[in-house]
This record gives sequence, C-alpha cells and structure tokens, in this order.
Amino acid sequence: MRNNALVVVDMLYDFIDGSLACQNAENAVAQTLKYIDSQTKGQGGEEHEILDTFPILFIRDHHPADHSSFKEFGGIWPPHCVAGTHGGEIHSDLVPYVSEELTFDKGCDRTTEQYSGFEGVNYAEQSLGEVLELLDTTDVYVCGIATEYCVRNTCTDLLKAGYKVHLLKDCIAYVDYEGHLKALEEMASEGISIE
Ligand code: VGL
Ligand code: ZN
Repeated sequence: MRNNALVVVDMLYDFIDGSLACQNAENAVAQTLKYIDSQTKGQGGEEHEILDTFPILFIRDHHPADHSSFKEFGGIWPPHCVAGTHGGEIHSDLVPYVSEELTFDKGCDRTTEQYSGFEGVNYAEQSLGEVLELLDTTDVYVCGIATEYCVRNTCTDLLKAGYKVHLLKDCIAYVDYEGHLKALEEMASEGISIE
C-alpha cells in the first residue's frame, strides 16, 4: 500500500522576507497551501483528522545566535533563523497545519551546518526518519526552501533511506536561479520525481 506524507522544508520568515530572503518564496508558500488544500479537500473533518491520512511534517532551520554558518563566526551566511526569533518562525498561513510532534529542528548545534532535514529532531528527540517510519510512509512529497541547500539535501537523504521522493517544483524557492535549475537536474538524475 502507498502511504503519502508531505515534508515542508524551512518555510521560515528569514528565508521568505528576512535576512536570507529567497526567490519565489512568497509564491512557493501560496502554492504549498493550494497543494495541501487539493490533497485534503473532500475528507471533511477537523485538521487533526486530516493529519492521520496525510501527515504534514515541517522542518525548521533552528540556529543558536552564534552559529558557525554565520559570517561573523566563520560561515558564509548572514545571521538567520535564530531560535526564538520571528525570522525562525514558520509562515503564519501554514501554522494551522503545524503540530509539535511533526516539527523537526536542525542546525541547533553551533558547530554543525545540517542542511538536511532528515536528521532534524522533534521536541521528543525523534528524527524525521524515525517518524516517517512510524507512519509507514512510502512516498514523500517535498516542498520548501532553498532548492540548492536544504531541499536538495533532504531529498537526497530521503531517497537514500528508500523513499519514493516527489519534489513539488512550483512549491520551492531558491537562493540563485541557475543554482536552482542545476539542483533540479541533478535531483532528477538521482531518481527524484520532479512534479
Ligand atoms: C539553508 C542556508 C543556510 C537551507 C539553511 O535550509 O536551505 N540555507 N541555512
Ligand atoms: Zn541555516
């Protein structure tokens, strides 16, 4: 049997309109909402019932204020997604679909970059990989930010773990357009389905 889940990667304010604002981010959020709507319509019921049939898992880049990926601490990025700040919050339009058990934080340790959401952990220290397994997931749909970094690394790790990976190409945002196209090409050649 096929069991679908949606993984929403880093749809956080710093990547949408903040310090690391990415191209197509606002549109990607709108398209993601449309997609969620299309998958959950007709099921009726409350949002928590929807989660039983179509789990939506959220990844959050979640850094300490002195994270080593920030320029002033030797990294390449402006400060972003600092835990506890507005820039690190999930876009408010998506919040109705967010639950604590299905929210996974990464990059929490100041010394590690962690672009992949696969190793992210929820409040109970369960990883995304563990929870997908508990949900009997076969097919993972992925959207989010940024194509070349977190989306890319998350998709590759999901594929390695044996999932069928579907990348929703209208629901992603990127740092650089050429980099985005190149990452899409590479992911397609790895066996990720671009939809
Ligand atoms: C990301 C840059 C810095 C990402 C995270 O999630 O794509 N990009 N930190
Ligand atoms: Zn980061």
